[in-house]
Amino acid sequence: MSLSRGDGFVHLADYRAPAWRVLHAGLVFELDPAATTVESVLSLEPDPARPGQPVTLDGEGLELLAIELDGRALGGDGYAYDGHQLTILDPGRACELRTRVRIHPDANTRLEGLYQSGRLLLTQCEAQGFRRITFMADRPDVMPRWRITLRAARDAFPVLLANGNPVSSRGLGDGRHEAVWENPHPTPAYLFAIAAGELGRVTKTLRTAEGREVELNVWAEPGDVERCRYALGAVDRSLRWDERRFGRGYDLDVFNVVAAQDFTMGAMENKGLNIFNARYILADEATATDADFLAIESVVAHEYLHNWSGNRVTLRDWFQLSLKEGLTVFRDTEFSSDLHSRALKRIEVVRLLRGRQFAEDAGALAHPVRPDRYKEISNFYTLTIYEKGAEIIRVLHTLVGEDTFRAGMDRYFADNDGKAATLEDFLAAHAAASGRDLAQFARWYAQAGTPELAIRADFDAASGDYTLTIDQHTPATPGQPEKQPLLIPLRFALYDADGGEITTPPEADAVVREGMAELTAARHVLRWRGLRGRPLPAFNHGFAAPVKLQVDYSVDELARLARLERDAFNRWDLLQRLATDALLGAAHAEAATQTLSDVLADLLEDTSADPAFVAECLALPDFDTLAEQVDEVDVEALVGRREELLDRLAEDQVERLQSRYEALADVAAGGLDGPEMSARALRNACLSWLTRLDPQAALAEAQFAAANTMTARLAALRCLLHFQAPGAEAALAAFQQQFRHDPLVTDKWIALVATRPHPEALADVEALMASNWWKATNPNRVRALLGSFARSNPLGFHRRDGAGYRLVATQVASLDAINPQVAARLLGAFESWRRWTAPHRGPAREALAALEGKLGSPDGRDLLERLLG
Ligand code: 0A1
Ligand code: ZN
Repeated sequence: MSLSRGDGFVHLADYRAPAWRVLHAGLVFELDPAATTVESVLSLEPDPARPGQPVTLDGEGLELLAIELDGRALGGDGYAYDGHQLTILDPGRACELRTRVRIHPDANTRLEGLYQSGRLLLTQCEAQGFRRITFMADRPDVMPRWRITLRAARDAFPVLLANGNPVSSRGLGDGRHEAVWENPHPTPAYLFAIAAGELGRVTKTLRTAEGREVELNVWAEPGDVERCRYALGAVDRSLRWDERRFGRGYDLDVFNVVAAQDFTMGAMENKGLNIFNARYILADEATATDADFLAIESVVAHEYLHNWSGNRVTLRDWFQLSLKEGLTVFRDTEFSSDLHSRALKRIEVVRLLRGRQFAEDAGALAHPVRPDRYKEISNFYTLTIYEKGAEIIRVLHTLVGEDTFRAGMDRYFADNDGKAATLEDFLAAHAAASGRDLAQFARWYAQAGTPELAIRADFDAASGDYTLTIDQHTPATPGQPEKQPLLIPLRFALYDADGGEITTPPEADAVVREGMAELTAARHVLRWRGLRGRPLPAFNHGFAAPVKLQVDYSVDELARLARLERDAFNRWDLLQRLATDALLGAAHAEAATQTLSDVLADLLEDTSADPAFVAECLALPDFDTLAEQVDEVDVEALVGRREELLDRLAEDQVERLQSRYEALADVAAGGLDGPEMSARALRNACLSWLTRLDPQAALAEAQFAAANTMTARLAALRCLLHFQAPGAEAALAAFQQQFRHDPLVTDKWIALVATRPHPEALADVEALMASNWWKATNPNRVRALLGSFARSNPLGFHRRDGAGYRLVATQVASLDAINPQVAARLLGAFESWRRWTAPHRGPAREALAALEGKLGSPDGRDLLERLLG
């Protein structure tokens, strides 16, 4: 795709199929951190429909050593290379292009292409990193088959891994050795991977449902191998689950996973060779929290599941990104829901949506799930593409039901296997399987912004007529002033005075079935006739529609609902609503607080409820979720009110908190079974509430001293640090010392320091940046310190004097020269700046304006332009 309009954007409408295809890629790497040479032989074939086109290949900053076409060296008049693109005059026939280039992994701080992490050599190619390794049509609709030869010094690089199946290995006689890999599946360059170095592994062999024997390996630097066992189990569970739930098998003889300490994103689904940020692989109870274990399992599943949704069926172009990402998030979420608590998983996802994705969809960086233009594709790996994309798939699932959804998926995989697909292909498969017209549904992909449903209820006591008027509206977003109505499945229930459900279907101008209305227009009216009394309505069970609801409830109604709703998610949701009313100044704020306290009391006394669920109910809506619901964000006021409410609730519940804390001690002591993790979740929630009432933080100190899991230890340390307990410094010093050689655990205490809820946390962040703990080249460290500060420390980041903004903006400028993607993500913390109150808005604008002209990368410049635009 070229920037043909000269406006700096790549446009979806400009898509053209490639004039040349690459049928086969044979690569030989002479690996060396300082200077690696890559010899490449590409079999090229012209598209007969488009004769006369030159061969154009991407190649970013490559040192070209040799170039031959069909065995003949090309002279300067036979090709042109401008540092970005290699052009060869139309050879007029299928041909073979041989090139040799030199690259420098040890100087690659962007961590894109081939780079060094510790003593390992690794690749990251999505989205457009392959072109930094050698020449290629670096676009997902070009899918060669691959043969990859790796050569390196045996002592420094004893293990040599690449995509596909191992073919052969041999010594080369001079202290070097060679391994050959073959990937028989047509695979785009963004899924290319190699990993080389001193790696150890845990391994297991299994037989797939189709009878293929597969070796599963999880690799890490030798000292970390024992901490790979949990991830290996997660690979196994993912493989089995995809067989069962989607009928998808694994298609190579080996599946390799490698953990790397330096990795920009979470992990990468390269064909047969997933490469991971070590934080999503390495775990044992002494160094990883329960949340880490669950995150590891879900990221491992995500990458594994990409083997079908992304690799076997790949993308035609990057505009289709959510076709693999939204779908794979949907699939990994189902995996976690099937294996653990569905309600808890839903709560986790909805928190992320409401807290972060809704803000993205309402801020300066809002974009459709399928954008129609972009400047820098790296900036589109967003919550909208991933999480909203997954919600849209969930909407489809809700509309058609599991069986029809599965039939649509089978069809999608069958029709598109080995191909580069579009969202239209996906929708066509589901339309065929369900017999539905999905044209209006497709608007979910085209329109940015979170839809809002305003629901008004009217009851005529004389006639018993009850009407629900439902208005749908999606706010304007950058570049999209007008929106069309979406197809929204709205679940509803009506309860009568005795708490029974009214099952009579309403008269409606929408399709209504089994408690669900399919909203398609800007307004719908549902009408029930002759009811005996005013019913109590409930909506959007399970958050089946990713929308904002405006429904007026009295506190009594909310209290009744909180007791009526059987489903755990819905009960949690009602408590969130009560807390929001208490916090955001509803007329009945005090009554809402009291009701919330009463319901929490019942919950804390209910020993039959899952303790982890009770813990979720104790966790009030976070700052981001609240900020998203007000027109103008007054940071200090919002944080202050939230703290006050927590103090008040903690005082109300103190005895119950103490008794649950004590009673759960034994179960919480260790182990990774559900009840054990649940017990720790509730204990730690209780600990936090109790610590806010005790300036000495005695309980937290005791828990810190006695802890034998990282979950307990870290929760105690957080309480000590965040409530500024007298023992905080000593505990922090002990923790630092104990784990000083473990970068992942070090990131944990650094994040706690960076999120201390106090404006003075800024000084601590600055001190850490001046210390040996700071490593600007390590994305995890940058995220732990600056990412946590900017995203999760409202009082620090939003200091009135603007020092928080200045610190982050200044760091964005220097990180931009090191790793543009890390810098751009950090800059995203300003996405909502226009909604901050004036005393914050001014300094935020100044900090952003000061960045103009200081960002060298397209990533940073694109983001800054949109933030200020
Ligand atoms: N596809 C990977 C994540 C990923 C995305 C972008 C990257 O570079 C721009 C790297 C990795 C996943 O979804 O897990
Ligand atoms: Zn993904």
